[in-house]
Amino acid sequence: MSDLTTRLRAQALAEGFSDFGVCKPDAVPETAARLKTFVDAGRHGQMGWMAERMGWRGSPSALWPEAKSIVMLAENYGPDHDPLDVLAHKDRAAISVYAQNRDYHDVVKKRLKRVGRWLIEQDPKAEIKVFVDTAPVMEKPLAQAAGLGWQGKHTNLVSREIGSWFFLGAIFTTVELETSDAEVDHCGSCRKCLDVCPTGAFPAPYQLDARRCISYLTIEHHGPVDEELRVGMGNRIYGCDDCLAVCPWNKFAERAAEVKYHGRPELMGAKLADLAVLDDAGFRTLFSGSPIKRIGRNRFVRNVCYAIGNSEDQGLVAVAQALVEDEDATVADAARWAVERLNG
Ligand code: B12
Ligand code: SF4
Ligand code: SF4
Repeated sequence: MSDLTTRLRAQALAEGFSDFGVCKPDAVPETAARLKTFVDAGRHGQMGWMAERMGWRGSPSALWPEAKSIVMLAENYGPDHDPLDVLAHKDRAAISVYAQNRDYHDVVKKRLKRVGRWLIEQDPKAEIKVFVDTAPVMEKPLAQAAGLGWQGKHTNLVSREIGSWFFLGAIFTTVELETSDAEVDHCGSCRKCLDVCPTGAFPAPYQLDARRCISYLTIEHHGPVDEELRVGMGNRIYGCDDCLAVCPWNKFAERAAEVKYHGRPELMGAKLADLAVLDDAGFRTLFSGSPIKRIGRNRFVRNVCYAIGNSEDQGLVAVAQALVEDEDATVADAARWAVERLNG
């Protein structure tokens, strides 16, 4: 590794990142065609932004022609408990691990900027752009090319060293850095993630139909959810961890060192009855600084109503009944569905 790349790696790890790798912007030319297949099949559902700026998304060189290297970084958010345990407690809410405390976009971006500033200090002519999640960049194939892990059959990145509870961040730079070796697939004959999916969201290994994924349905999807899928959602009210949690490589995962990802006690197994009564102000207060804030009270309470409908808990009929006249038509529909389902 070149001296600068070695020192940059050390700096990134000292900042708290769990892994570091470098690839060229055009390292994965096949992603553009794969993205097109995904979008042409409509698998992005209502995420219209995925169909926009596809040229940039499929080709980092088109997004920023001056970039010479892409630094990919892994940020561990590993839990200290089995996130699937809460699924057995049907009167309680399952919130995915990544959303149990602070919004990772803010935390990772600050860390990326600090590493980027260090690089500029070494080379004042260097230019950088930092990305985490929201830019038209396909982070997973780039991370695989940079050696951080491989895209497992559930499509997320898995690492032999740290499992799969990690976020990705990227630093694009005009500096020529030494590239890492790409990682190769270690899924073998395993298919645990494909088999566990409650809504059958994998049409084939390495392919996801987001329209059936509970993460998409609870976070991205506006309006009512298909009734067949509501049942599969169980008590998952924000995101879903099932396909990650069953992955055998997570035996190497460790709890996040960053306390901003440690689950807030009031969100771990919160009672559906307490969440259903949140009004706008109560929702915003409870989820200040959390990624959950983004979906707003109505979509959140819609999800809680679906979970109540799946709870088999007669004690929650009155909670849903109180929402059947809600001002939001989707919440009212979800509440009526919950009452009907609980009443058999
Ligand atoms: C859109 C999106 C979603 C959508 C769609 C997910 C998806 N798989 O596409 C939804 C809302 C469902 C979602 C859910 C989740 N997401 Co998300 N999401 C994204 C986002 C913004 C873009 C992903 C994308 O480009 N999808 C388009 C498809 C076409 O690309 P792809 O997933 O890479 O698909 C590849 C495969 O299909 C492959 N392929 C196709 N055919 C074949 C055949 C073979 C043989 C092979 C090898 C490959 C292959 O080629 C495609 C291109 O590489 C990224 C951030 C980013 N900017 O990259 C985060 C991101 C992927 N999400 C992330 C997370 C954490 C999640 C959740 C775990 C959150 C949760 N707990 O609920 C779930 C996981 C669900 C899952 N199984 O994927 C992390 C993943 C980190 C990691 N370790 O990989 C990311 C990287 C955000 C971040 N910065 O950390 N997400
Ligand atoms: S996140 Fe949940 S619903 Fe989505 S693919 Fe994984 S197991 Fe299926
Ligand atoms: S659960 Fe098995 S198939 Fe799925 S990503 Fe992990 S190793 Fe690969």
